[in-house]
Amino acid sequence: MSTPIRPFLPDNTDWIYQPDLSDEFNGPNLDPRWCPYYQASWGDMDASRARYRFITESDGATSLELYVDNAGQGYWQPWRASNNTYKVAGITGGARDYMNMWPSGGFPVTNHVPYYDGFATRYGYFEIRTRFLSGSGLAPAFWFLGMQDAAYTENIEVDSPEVFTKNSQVKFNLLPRQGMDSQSKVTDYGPGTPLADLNDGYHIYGLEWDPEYLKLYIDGQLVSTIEVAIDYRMFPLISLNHHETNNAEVGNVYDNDPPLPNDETFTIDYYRVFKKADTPADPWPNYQNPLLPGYNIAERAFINIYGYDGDSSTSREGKLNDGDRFSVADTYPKGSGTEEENERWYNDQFRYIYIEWHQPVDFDTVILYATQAQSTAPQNIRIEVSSDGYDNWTTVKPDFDLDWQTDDPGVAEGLKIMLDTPLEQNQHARIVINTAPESYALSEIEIGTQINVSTYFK
Ligand SMILES: [Ca+2]
Ligand SMILES: [Ca+2]
Repeated sequence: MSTPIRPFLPDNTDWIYQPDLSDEFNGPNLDPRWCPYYQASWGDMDASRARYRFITESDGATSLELYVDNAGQGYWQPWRASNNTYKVAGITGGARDYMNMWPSGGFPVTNHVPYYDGFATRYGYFEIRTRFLSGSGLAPAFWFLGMQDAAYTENIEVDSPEVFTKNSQVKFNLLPRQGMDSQSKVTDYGPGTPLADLNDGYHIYGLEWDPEYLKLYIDGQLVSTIEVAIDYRMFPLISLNHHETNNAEVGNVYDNDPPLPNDETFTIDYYRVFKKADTPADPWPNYQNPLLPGYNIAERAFINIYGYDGDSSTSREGKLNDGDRFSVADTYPKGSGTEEENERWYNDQFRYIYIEWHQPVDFDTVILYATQAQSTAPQNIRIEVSSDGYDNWTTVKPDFDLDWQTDDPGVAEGLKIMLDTPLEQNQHARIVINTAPESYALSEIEIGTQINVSTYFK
């Protein structure tokens, strides 16, 4: 009989291991629940790709080792002066476009990142066993972000911790996005503090997330408490930033004496989640419609239209998927970023509307709604699907014209598109906009099987 897995806490009796939310990182491959890119919707796609390997330690433990490939890897945002001197290695337990975005603005989305939801949850005790290199220029972090299930505003950041190795600082940060004061509790480590030298090998970092507070534990010792009530799902990120030039708090990797090895590493034995028997269940949006023929199931989709409303709306899908056929999602052809970001966004992203799902779904009909349809709506489109949302997109509805009949702002015209073959167990689809006004608009997308279309008058 195997020993039950327990958390490394002074009192661990009530915590129950959650294998479906945990990863022992025993290889040989990365669990497909992790997104193997680090916030690639904001960064260069290849530079965001996690470099990793599984290694066996002398004690027999297998660990995931994230590393920065100094020679073979580019900068995370080579086009942006503030971020073009560091490289990243990271995996995230949740992902989608417009993740980590806040209503006051952010970087334009420069790559589509498929929807991942394997590790998002609410409340519990979250633990990693890890080791990392010390020295200037490195910032390994184990952190959490809001999954933004219902609204963009559910996007707090919890660093638990972020470690700035230059000054031997463990930072336990709470970074709300909505203008609230952030809280940062900095714990120095190393000689002269009660904590062990965290550079010397594996240590255990734990975040207890209670409805009333967050507590950070290091090697079973409580080091920080922040009173805060976060009541929506968050997902974990495990990342290493590698700064080549000076960062005020982090330093730079050329400042190290002796020099670091070429590949900077962040090594994780496991990521474990525990809950108590009375931990409240995860919240999930209160959808109206079941996934059955005759219902509009688009309310369960993550629909990403690349445009102004998608950037700034507080609702998750903006005005494109709010159930109101007269509230309109306008795109605009240039983003708010650098020239290169704007070009990339316009050329690579502007002409796609991605439709992704929490679970596989069946559908045979897509209905587009538009007001002022003839002058603002897309004019020629096709529909494609992919098994993983990254590439190998195949056409399920070839290029065709949208024959809009009206051009009145007081009319929401519906246009029904029947797929040639019903989609079964689909998770990643997209509408490719072949022809449209430079700034195009739609008010709603409805999806389902045997669903009906209408035209609505204000
Ligand atoms: Ca392991
Ligand atoms: Ca709408």
